[in-house]
Amino acid sequence: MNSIFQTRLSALKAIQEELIARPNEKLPCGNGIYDRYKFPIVTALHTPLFWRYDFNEETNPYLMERFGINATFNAGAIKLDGKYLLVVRVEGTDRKSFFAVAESPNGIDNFQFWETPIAMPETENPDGNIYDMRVVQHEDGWIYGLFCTERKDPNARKGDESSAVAQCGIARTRDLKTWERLPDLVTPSPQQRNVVLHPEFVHGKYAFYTRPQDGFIEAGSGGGIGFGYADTMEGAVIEKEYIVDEKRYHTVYEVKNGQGPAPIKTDQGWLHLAHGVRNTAAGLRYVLYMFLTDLNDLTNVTHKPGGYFIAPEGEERVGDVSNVTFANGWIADEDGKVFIYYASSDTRMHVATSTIDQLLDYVINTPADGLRSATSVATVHKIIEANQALIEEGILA
Ligand code: M1P
Repeated sequence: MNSIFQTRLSALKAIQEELIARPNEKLPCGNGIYDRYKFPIVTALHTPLFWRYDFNEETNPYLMERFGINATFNAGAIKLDGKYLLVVRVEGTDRKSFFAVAESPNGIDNFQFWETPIAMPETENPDGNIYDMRVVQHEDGWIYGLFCTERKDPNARKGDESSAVAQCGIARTRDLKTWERLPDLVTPSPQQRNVVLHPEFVHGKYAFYTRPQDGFIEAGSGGGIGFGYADTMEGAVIEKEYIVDEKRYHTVYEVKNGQGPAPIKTDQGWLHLAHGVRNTAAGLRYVLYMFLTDLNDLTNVTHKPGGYFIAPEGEERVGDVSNVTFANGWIADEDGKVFIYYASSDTRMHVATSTIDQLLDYVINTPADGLRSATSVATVHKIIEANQALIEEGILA
């Protein structure tokens, strides 16, 4: 007769194999801008059993989980050697996050974690928590990972065990396996999160998208997505931040916003994906939005559609931090296909697919936010009138 251990081992292996092998399916009739997929692409259940279970029947006769994984979300993305790689934020049941690479042959399913999580080196000031890596193949030849390093606030009053300081940690690699940690980014802002390295030199310098913030949660006087330059990555210092994309009253990014992954270069400009946050009676709501910046002046937003690009839908709306979509990774293939990797509710990863042409059409031709109800109505009227003209001309039935 099989032992509890053997029975559980067979069942656990079978369930995980089926999950990883399951083909994903494009959902029918999207919005014309992108397609969503039926299944999340990476979940806590995708993490290797080898990480979570002691497989020695003598020391673990019940085959108990010894290291629980709570969530897999907010993944950076890069394509290397033809493989779609996500640098996933893996969060243990102990609330600590770390990074681990999950690989897929096609970008939409069969994501499988590499054997071990990344052992990220620390600076002399150890990280309390690390998360949300933006992976960038820079023209200097290195792959950089910029992420949030969070540490307990040294000035927190006695008894306050929640206050923290967020800064931008920097590491570089050639293969996502061996990482060299560099000094944290220094900026004029008290705290930073959602910092992203631009993939090219700008005026001979490294260029960064920043998110200045007064406190750990509140962006406060930090006006939105910032931009700044540093001379080197080996002790990067930004002397001045310029606000490129402001938070604004009564928009989907009125409380705060943040750059998603590094922008994609197109012949019409740099395509950006970002997240915007607004407050509601049910708490903060995080959605994704897009904008385009000038090819030669990265601080000039040339086009910005009104409203959100992706918002949490259906089961995406529920999770550890509900009503959240967040993206810090996307991959543009050479044929123009774009894989948009987004997390829902700080719990799991999803993919949406589009093309550079569709995304450019979306950012360039979608009306901007007029910032008032009357301007929204005027926008709808304009569309209706144009459609009525088509009917009158006999072009539309
Ligand atoms: O919980 C939602 C998100 O909150 C933070 O993002 P932001 O700095 O813009 O508020 C981050 O902690 C992010 O990881 C998280 O998904």
